[in-house]
Amino acid sequence: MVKRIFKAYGLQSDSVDIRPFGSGLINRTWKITAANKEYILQRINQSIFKNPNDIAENIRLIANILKLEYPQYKFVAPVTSLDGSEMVYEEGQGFFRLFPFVPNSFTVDVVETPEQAFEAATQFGRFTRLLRNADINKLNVTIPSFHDLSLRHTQFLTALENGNRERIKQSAQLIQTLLGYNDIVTEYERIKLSTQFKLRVTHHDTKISNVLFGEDGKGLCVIDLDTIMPGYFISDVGDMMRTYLSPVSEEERDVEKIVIRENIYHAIVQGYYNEMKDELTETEKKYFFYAAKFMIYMQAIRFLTDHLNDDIYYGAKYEGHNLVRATNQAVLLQRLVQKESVLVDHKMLAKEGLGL
Ligand code: GN1
Ligand code: MG
Repeated sequence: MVKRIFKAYGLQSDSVDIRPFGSGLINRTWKITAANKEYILQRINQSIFKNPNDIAENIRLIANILKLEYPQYKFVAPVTSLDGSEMVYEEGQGFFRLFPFVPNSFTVDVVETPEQAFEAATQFGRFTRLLRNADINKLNVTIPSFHDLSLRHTQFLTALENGNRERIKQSAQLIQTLLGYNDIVTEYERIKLSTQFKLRVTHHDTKISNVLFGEDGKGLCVIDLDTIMPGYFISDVGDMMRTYLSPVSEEERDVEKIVIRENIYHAIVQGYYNEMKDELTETEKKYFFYAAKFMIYMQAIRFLTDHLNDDIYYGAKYEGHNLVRATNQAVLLQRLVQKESVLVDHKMLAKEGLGL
């Protein structure tokens, strides 16, 4: 299979080394070494990205703007195949894409230092800032309503009606806890109606492994552009908070290990804010903490919804896997909320010009 794909790119494949890469839940990714060159090969999950061509068009649009306006920006464009397309279709397998592996770059799986969080937040903020003049109406929506919390909440309520009865019974306590955070949804509905919140070019998957770092430990650029769509800044800031604040990931079963690292919180705010301060409205500047609640809550109900729907979206490696993930995210949310007064240091924010 790999041989045929490589042929489509005009690459020699006599001695190809191929190994799984990264830990995404949706697309499959491999690192390829062929003829002394390194590549990243990715298969697009078409049950989720219904129209892979939408992604290719978005990447082309963004690449053109960046090349024209910011030629210095390191943009990792996909390798085009011999017939000039960004994707290769393999019967029965779907669409594949090939990226050059940026030499001397590395990715990080778990945020260990505030500097890493700061660098990542800088990169995601910069990406949105550099594309501030892009016409967002020209961007395809690759997953409709992806971060629409109202829809996620409705899907959760529907799962409570129609989902697996046994699982609903067993999860009663977690369901009650999560229903109790309804104000996060209400706030989101206000945001959608507000003229103070802008739709911008948003990454929508800001985990640390989507940032390329250079040898000096500084961020180089962001990668994985499949979910680039018009969105609110709370999506990107919130998913950084969700995935960087705690030293353990959503997979951790021992909830005692879930803690909120204050220095990481401040590093995210500072890195993103430095880049975006002239773009964000005064109202948006007050929503960094809300961003964390918004994304953690959304992920908690998405995992629980999937558990109640017999794991049809995320899949499960063991019985109750999505319940473990949902519980983990609910604990993360609870620990975050407990720390609100420490994290939202009003005096500090006023000094930084964060308008609170
Ligand atoms: C999925 O595949 P991955 O890990 O990049 C999901 C995200 C979730 C994440 C949770 C298209 O992302 O929204 O936050 O899992 N992506 C999609 O681990 O649903
Ligand atoms: Mg992704």
